[in-house]
Amino acid sequence: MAEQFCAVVAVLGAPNAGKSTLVNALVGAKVAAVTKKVQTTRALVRGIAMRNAVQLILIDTPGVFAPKRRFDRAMVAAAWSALEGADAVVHVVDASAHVSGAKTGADSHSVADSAAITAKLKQMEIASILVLNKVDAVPRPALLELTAKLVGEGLYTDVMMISAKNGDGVGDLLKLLAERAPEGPWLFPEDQTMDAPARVLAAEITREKAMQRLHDELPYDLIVETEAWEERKDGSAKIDQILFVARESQRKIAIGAKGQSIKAIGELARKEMEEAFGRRIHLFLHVKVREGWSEERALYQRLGLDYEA
Ligand SMILES: Nc1nc2c(ncn2[C@@H]2O[C@H](COP(=O)(O)OP(=O)(O)OP(=O)(O)O)[C@@H](O)[C@H]2O)c(=O)[nH]1
Ligand SMILES: [Mg+2]
Repeated sequence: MAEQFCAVVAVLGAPNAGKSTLVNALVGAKVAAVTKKVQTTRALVRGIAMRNAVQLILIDTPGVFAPKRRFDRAMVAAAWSALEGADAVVHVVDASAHVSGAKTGADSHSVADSAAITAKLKQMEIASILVLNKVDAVPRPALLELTAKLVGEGLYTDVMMISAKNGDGVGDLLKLLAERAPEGPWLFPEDQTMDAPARVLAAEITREKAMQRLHDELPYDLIVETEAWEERKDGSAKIDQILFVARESQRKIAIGAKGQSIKAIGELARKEMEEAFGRRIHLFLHVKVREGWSEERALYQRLGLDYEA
């Protein structure tokens, strides 16, 4: 057998830093949901990238922030748990949030959360690669100043400047990660891009479309599950999914006037599923109220989260 190299790479960062966008860019396929909202990624998502003889298993994590609710604690714990067994750690920093100079709001949260991650990595003595993302949205001098400041932390082995969105620097990062990968057998088949089953990916696709459409009215109280997946003789698949919301008022919002919202979400999701699975899809979406889902043990298990975190 030809020599093989394999590395598990944990991708860590504050909410909205662009971790999922980066993992998708490295894999070259959509494996993780991306939205403008923070806390899009709920559990660990593994994307798989191949570069010559090297297989990189990229673990996209939920954003790390100061958690208050049980569900938030579980997400943050899942993110840190990705470090166990990782061969490399990438800390993604939203450079545009750092140079915006905002003292309040989302950007200031991002800066504080990111500083807390640096401090914890230092304390755990985990050498990591600093990835300054969103450089497309930052003026050069400000970027250099920020780089100098973060390098001064003495924690990072490398600094990469990238735009996960337009692809700048992503190839260089892939090359760096591949060069550092230890020798070892590939853990997944060569042509596989993610380790989650199709029904999980299908649920993620719908959740992304729903969050993008409803983001102002329905911030985080949304869970999507694939209820049924039926193979049809003509090669197509019929997929039934349930969107769980926390209240009746949210159910009305998700459905929209004359069912407009849910129809639009279903249309976008179906198109993306047809691309992802390379086949015709018949998608049926149902909206249900499930009060208090954030306290349900079984749900945490299905999402791969630890209820007691
Ligand atoms: N301008 C710019 N925007 C970016 C870039 N990368 C990501 N974004 C945007 O930043 C937002 C957040 O991206 P995500 O990839 O969902 O961020 P995340 O870190 O996975 O977020 P969570 O899962 O919520 O922690 C989206 O609106 C992206 O389009 C970039 O390189 N440049
Ligand atoms: Mg994400």
